[in-house]
Amino acid sequence: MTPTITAFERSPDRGKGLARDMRVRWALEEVGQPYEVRLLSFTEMKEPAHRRLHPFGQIPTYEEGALALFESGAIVFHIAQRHAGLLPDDPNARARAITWMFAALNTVEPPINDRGMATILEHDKTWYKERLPILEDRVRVRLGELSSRLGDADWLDDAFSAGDLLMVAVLRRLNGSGMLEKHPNLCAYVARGEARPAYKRAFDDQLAVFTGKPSIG
Ligand code: GTB
Repeated sequence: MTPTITAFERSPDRGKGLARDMRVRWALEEVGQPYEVRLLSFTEMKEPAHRRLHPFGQIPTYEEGALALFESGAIVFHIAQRHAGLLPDDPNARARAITWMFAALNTVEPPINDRGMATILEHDKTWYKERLPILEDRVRVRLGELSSRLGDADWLDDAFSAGDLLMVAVLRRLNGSGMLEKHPNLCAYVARGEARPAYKRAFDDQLAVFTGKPSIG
């Protein structure tokens, strides 16, 4: 059964692949699972029909037959469990890869998200100039710790996994901030993720929503 995901009809990032449908698209491409996309306006996201799928009225969602999921991490985990390619078979290596999925979403993404939300929603507030350095310091701490752990390895735990997929997706949210550039190994890590053919297909497909040009291949 072909799953259907939801994405922004018009993403504020205009196709830079920063909205959270990108990580779901990427996971589906990695495992070779074709999928359909239902595009939603901001109004449609808040309507009862969509809230039945997503209690918080957001994207992405994932529907596959009788199964309906929300939360990008849960969706990527579901895809990784159902298909080969995103989680190792060895039970301990699998548990470590899942740990990195949680680390990406629970430890690294929150400070990055807080900084990103502040730059979008709070830049006109009187206290913004004082708050931003505080938020950026929190991001810097996490980047330093992650950079130390990654060292000169290609991926966080041996082979590429759903943990790397989510971590790269999270780190990409710092594009344009100049913060990642202080850690060449993290820049190279993100570039390695972006160089994967599955990433490129996912990126081109989400970009096509904005350019109107169908992706090739
Ligand atoms: N924890 C949930 C998950 O991981 O799925 C969070 C889902 C979420 O935040 N969805 C956002 C949404 O639907 C889109 S991804 N927002 C609309 C709303 O809440 O009303 C967040 C996002 C949006 C835009 C950019 N951008 O333009 O750069 C980046 C990230």
